[in-house]
Amino acid sequence: MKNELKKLEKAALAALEQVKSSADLDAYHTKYLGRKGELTGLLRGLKDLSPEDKKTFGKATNELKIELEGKFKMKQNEFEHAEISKSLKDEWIDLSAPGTTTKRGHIHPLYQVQEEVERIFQQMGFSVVDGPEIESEYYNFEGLNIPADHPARDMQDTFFIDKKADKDEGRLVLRTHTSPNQIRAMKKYGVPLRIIVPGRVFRNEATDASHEHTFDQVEGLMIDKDISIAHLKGVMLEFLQRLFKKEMKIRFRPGYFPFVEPGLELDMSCIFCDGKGCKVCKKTGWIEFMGCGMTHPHVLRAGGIDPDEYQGWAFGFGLTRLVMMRYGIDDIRHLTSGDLRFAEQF
Ligand code: FA5
Repeated sequence: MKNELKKLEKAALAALEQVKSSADLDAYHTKYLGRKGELTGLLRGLKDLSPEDKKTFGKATNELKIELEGKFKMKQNEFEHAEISKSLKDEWIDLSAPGTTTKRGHIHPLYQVQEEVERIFQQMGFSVVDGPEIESEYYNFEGLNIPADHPARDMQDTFFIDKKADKDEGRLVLRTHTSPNQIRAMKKYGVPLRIIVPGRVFRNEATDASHEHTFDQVEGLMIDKDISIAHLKGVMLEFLQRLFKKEMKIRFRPGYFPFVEPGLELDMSCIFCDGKGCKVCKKTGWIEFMGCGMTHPHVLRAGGIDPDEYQGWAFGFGLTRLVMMRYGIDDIRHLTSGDLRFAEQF
């Protein structure tokens, strides 16, 4: 037995020296240390020995097992390290090489300004609401005190859709302004009411540098008891000063919109020359900003509100024109051109 152990030790150590690859190492393990390997064979043979020999050779065989397994592990580690350093070499990364940059998009200038407008009105207690772009003739016109045969219909050239609206609301149209939401909001939320409605509107117009067929407006509506034009003046002055971050002036002129009475146009002091007179304001010191006025009693009634108890005002301004003014954009068509050379400037 002693000889056999010596022989096995010698042979196993010599064989381990010859191992050159992980495949060799696996074969080596099977031959000497595996379940049917030579060392396991010797261990199994111990049971036939006398108790005394069992003790002596049992210990020696176990020591040999520990020695061979230890050397096997060391060899195995050597191979693993070699493999890792090889793969590190293959996957070498040049940390000084310039990275690949991903292009990030950003919010379109129109909606950057819209978000700002919404934030300012929200700070003043207004809610932001939404309405459909495809409207009924009733909400776009009749409900707003513009009957079918009224010449005021010609103020807004309309895209009609070849389909009737629900109920008795006439044809479907692409809304020509955000004003239909005055009635929708009154019906939906009741009074008191303080809302703005930003949104896209459509008119059958020939386009030029300042006119588009598709543009954005912001509607505003405030209804409560004892509401007057003084509130409109206060809200709009505060809004414009917060938006342009400077002291400004506003003025009212008479204006005509069938859904307000009295109807007004609001001008603001020219933001380019602060009212001194320049090319933009055509030396007047004023820039036309929006239509507005006290909500007509017919419109309040259409919204289910009693005009003897409640009053209010409404306004509507062109968000697209405001954006043009804000950034000095000289042609409205750039905004919807989809031209990245334009959009990337904001
Ligand atoms: C209206 O649309 C009214 N609904 C506004 C209103 C609301 C008055 C509430 C009173 C009470 P108007 O047609 O003037 O009004 O349009 C409002 C704004 O939209 C204009 O001041 C202008 O800034 C913008 N606008 C009108 N037509 C165009 C167009 N073709 N392209 C770009 N902006 C336009």
